[in-house]
Amino acid sequence: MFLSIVATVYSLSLLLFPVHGNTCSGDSNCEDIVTMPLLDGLRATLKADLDVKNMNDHLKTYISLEIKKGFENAMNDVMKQIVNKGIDEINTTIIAAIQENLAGIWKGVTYIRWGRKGCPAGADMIYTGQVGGNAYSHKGGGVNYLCLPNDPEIGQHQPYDNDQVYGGEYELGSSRKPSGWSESMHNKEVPCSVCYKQRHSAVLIIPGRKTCYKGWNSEYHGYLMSDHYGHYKKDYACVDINAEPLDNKNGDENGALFYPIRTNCGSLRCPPYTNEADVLCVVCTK
Ligand SMILES: [Ca+2]
Ligand SMILES: [Ca+2]
Repeated sequence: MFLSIVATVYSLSLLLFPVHGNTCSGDSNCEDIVTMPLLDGLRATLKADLDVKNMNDHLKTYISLEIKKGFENAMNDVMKQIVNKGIDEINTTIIAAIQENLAGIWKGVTYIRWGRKGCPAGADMIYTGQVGGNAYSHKGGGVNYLCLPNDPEIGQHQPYDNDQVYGGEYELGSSRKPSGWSESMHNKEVPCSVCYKQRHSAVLIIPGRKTCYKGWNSEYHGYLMSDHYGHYKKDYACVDINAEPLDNKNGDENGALFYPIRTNCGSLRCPPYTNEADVLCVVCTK
């Protein structure tokens, strides 16, 4: 405050009143002393000898401080702009990364695991249920196996005939079962599960292999099965190597049947295949 008043008085004085001359006395440096005209309330001119060097020092300090303050303020503004711009750019990058990640999370594939009541580790189970399909003795209609949920929503009863959804049943015998399977599953019903694999974009079922190719993840492997060739056509299904029954009931109701199948060389090249062998399969995701 003091410096400001001094500087203001000094500046105004220099502007309003010319310096008439220096008065030097004693040890004072004549260049540092100026005679300043002053005004009193009676408008009478007074004169005073002022030590200009001292005032100059004050002014220099004041100006330096003002310049420093101005520079600091300007720099602060520039730095704020740079920092804000940097933060905006970082935010944009983070948001883009999050969105990309979320997009990856939302991506996924589904597949059916035939013969099991649960999904492999790493896959989410959408639902589990019972295999259904058309009866082995029906000439026409649907040929694919169905994975029917255990908690169905029931349609209206109808009078017409065209029954095409039966239960799926293992058709095994002592000499007709996949290697390692128990004959005790004969005539028992087939369970299934619908599985969801997050962060994957493709599912591939490979017949004739039990391992996936490089870069693919094995969900499960097992035996390729279908209905008997003497029956009407049915789809192929990759049934889990560790297939289980739906429950302990083993009544011979038939319906959509599951027989083990085997190879037949000729048009099928052997090698690499072998005649009359189980057909392996694997379900892969990527
Ligand atoms: Ca049965
Ligand atoms: Ca049967």
